[in-house]
Amino acid sequence: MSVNLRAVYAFAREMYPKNVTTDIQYGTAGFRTRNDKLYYVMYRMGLLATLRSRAKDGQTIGVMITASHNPEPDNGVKLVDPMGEMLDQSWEKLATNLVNVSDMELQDEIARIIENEKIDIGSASCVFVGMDNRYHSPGLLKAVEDGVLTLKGRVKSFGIVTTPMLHYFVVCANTNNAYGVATEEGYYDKLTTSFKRLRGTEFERGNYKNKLIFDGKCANGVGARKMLRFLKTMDNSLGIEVFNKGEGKINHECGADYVKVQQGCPIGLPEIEPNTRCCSVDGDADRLVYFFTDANNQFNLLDGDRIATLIAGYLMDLIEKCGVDVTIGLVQTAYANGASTEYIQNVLKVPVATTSTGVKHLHHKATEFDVGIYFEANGHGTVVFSNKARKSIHAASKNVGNDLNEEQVAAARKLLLTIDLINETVGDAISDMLLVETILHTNGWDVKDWLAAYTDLPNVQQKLMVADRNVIRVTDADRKCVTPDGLQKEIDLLVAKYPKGRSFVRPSGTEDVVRIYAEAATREDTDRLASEVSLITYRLAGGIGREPSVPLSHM
Ligand code: 16G
Ligand code: MG
Repeated sequence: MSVNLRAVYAFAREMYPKNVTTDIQYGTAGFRTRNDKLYYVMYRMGLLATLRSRAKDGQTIGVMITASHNPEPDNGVKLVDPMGEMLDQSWEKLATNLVNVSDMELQDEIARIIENEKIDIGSASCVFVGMDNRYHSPGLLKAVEDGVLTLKGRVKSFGIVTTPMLHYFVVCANTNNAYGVATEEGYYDKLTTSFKRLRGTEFERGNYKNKLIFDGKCANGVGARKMLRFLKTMDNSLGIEVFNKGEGKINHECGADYVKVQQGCPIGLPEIEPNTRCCSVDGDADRLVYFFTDANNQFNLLDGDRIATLIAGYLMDLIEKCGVDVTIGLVQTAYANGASTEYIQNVLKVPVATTSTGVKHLHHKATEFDVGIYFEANGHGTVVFSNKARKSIHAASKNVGNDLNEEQVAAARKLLLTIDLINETVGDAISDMLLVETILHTNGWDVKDWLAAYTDLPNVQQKLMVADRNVIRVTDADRKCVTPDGLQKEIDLLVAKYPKGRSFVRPSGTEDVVRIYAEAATREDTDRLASEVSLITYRLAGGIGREPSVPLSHM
């Protein structure tokens, strides 16, 4: 096949001219900005995905069009590598360069990538594209397809899908369907089959009631639609009641991010009995949080840290029971509540690693363990299993050496089904929800039992506008500021004033703001610490707008 690179420029000029002058960067969430500034970006990502596929011997590459939990006018794009991982870091740089060159330079830039990456431009390729349900997504998807076609690549569009589904399709395609079948039905089927087998016929156990209230708005995003479709494939093995089925603006006062950051119920929650399990996912269904209101009308959040600890306890138990020799570890970010970290280390006795914010960092670190559990506090996470873990669990389930007792073999079988239930490629709200329900059911737990494991430290997140958020540079997994000069020293002094105090500041990767996190032993101290850190950051990092105010001391 011969590919004429001149078409690259011709198409760009005619259909997708670059209409912005400022540079943008491929960050933790790929490229994300207002939808009208993204057409040329999408076209170029179609080109890049095709090159990536050819560089990977024709393996399928994914392109997902979504801005997850961002407001409705935003959209975004990220690429998925062959095994469902986030795009390799060296190619993130290529993506950034490709998007920032002018239309005139585009053809040369493509030629440069082909040469440097030793790509056979006439070879086979395949790109899978999916999108969320924003009204501008179809137009942007067309731009990606045109990018692929310009380089005579093969493209398959899946239409509206969740981000985790697209990751799943890519892995299926690259493993000859050994991981599952690369269709929406194949995805549902894989999850429901293992879920139903794990649940058995006894739907309620101990304090576990088969009733889950699901925020059907799912941030009004694609998660809502897919969850409703998914529920049709389940029979009554999981009793879910969906509220908020109506239409509304994406992520408006609902969704996992809203519930987590506001620490309150989404709007539209009906009157329900106290202590009923509720859950919410984000716009593209890769984050999940649980919550409930207790008998005192007190809101309680069960976030990503809680989900991670629940999963760790369950997996440890099964691994011990079946006696396979594998390492297990848990990966968090600086946003993890200090109480959860203490619990994991001191009670569960599982090693904890902390990485920078962003799924790719956590995922990468988790692969260092045989069983690597990773979760961000915001509810994004999953578990990854090494080949060694998979093989030894498989051998135990078959009792290969004939030296295991019945209980050990049963535990290994249960572990295998659990592996099947988990979407290892990326955090997946639907799969994570089924896993949480399985564990609570196994333990016979209600939400209060789950919450009783440890008590969260009060915590708060704030946003601050500064002239240039990049004046803040961070290190040590986001926990320390390197610049501006003196800021870290001031934060250390403030933190030292409060029992169990902890605070850090980092530039957001998805919004033009600086984020401030604080936790301490009491709510009052937490709010005060956050405000003091906001104020010093405002002063040292060039804050704009009104100076943050600090509540008067209670002492
Ligand atoms: C993106 C990341 C998420 C991270 C968040 C931080 C992925 C798939 N998603 O949504 O992991 O927590 O950004 O946002 O990597 P921030 O930089 O605005 O705080
Ligand atoms: Mg998301």
